[in-house]
Amino acid sequence: MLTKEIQHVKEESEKDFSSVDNPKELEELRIKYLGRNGILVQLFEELKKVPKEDKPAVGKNLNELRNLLTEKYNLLKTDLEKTDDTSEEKIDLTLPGTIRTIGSKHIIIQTLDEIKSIFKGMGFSVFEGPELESDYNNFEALNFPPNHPARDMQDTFFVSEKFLLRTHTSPVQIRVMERFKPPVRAIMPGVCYRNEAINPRSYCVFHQVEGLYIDTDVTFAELKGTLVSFAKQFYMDDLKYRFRPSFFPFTEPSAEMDITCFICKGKGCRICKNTGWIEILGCGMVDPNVFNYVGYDSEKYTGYAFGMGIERTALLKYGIDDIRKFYENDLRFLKQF
Ligand code: 2U9
Repeated sequence: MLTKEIQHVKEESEKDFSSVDNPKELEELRIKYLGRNGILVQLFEELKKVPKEDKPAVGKNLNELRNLLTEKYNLLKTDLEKTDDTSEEKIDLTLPGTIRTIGSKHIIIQTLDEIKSIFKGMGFSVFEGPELESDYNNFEALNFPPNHPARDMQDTFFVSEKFLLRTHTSPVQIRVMERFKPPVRAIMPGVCYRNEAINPRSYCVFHQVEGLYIDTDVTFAELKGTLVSFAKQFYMDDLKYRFRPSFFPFTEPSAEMDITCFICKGKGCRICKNTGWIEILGCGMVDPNVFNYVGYDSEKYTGYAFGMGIERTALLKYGIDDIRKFYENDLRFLKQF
């Protein structure tokens, strides 16, 4: 009798367990078959009434049924836990995704990139050098006299008697000239430091791009042609320009280049202080003394050089009124570019 019932329970449980598809149903089956008052417990109760000689065989059957049911239950339980949508790893696919902002280039770096790409297009290579420099590379080899005001602690951040934070990128030109023979056609972008009072027009940290072209027979006309082409590409195609005489220790003759004010188109406004002109860079023919410092033959070679401050360039191009805004890291300002 009991053997038949065991067989019947086995068949019924097979059907029951095969149709389970959620934890609630599985729990109901556990109670039905393996619970404290479940079918298995009742069958073990009945085993007590089985004649002594049949007990070992029926008991074995019953044990097998218990093992089978326990195994089925455990297997289904782990299976359902994997797909259980009440488990901790639930994902609500209807929720909006997390927006991950990736940031963007600072406006100074964007301006530098634009300037670099224009000069690269005209055959210039790009060189960089260290921000901590020797007094020799930053001043002496550039023909600064020993008592020049820029060499004063008031103007330059010295870290020792002989070393300083470079005040311009010109020492990179010295390094390049010491390493390569002419022709040299390169620009040198980078960070510079000056011990200046901080105000809307000047800051102690700033960026520069300087350029250099040295070969036999390089003339001031080539300097003009290259810089006018740069200005037309960077500012606007339809511009007037003028070169005013100036002075730098490392160039002779030296000049500053002005272009028509692109805000008022030359009529006069706040940006150009009503002159109609905007100064965009300094330039000149490399002083023969500089050639002597780096071992170039100053009888054989000539060259031109130029330099521009990137903050000033970006201030002008984007009509920004205060240089300090570049360094405050206020996202409301930075996100505009
Ligand atoms: C060597 C020889 C010549 C680089 C030059 C300037 C003119 C210039 C200023 C622009 C604004 C610096 O950022 S600023 O304050 N620079 O006007 N720079 S010629 O001449 C060189 C450099 C290196 C060996």
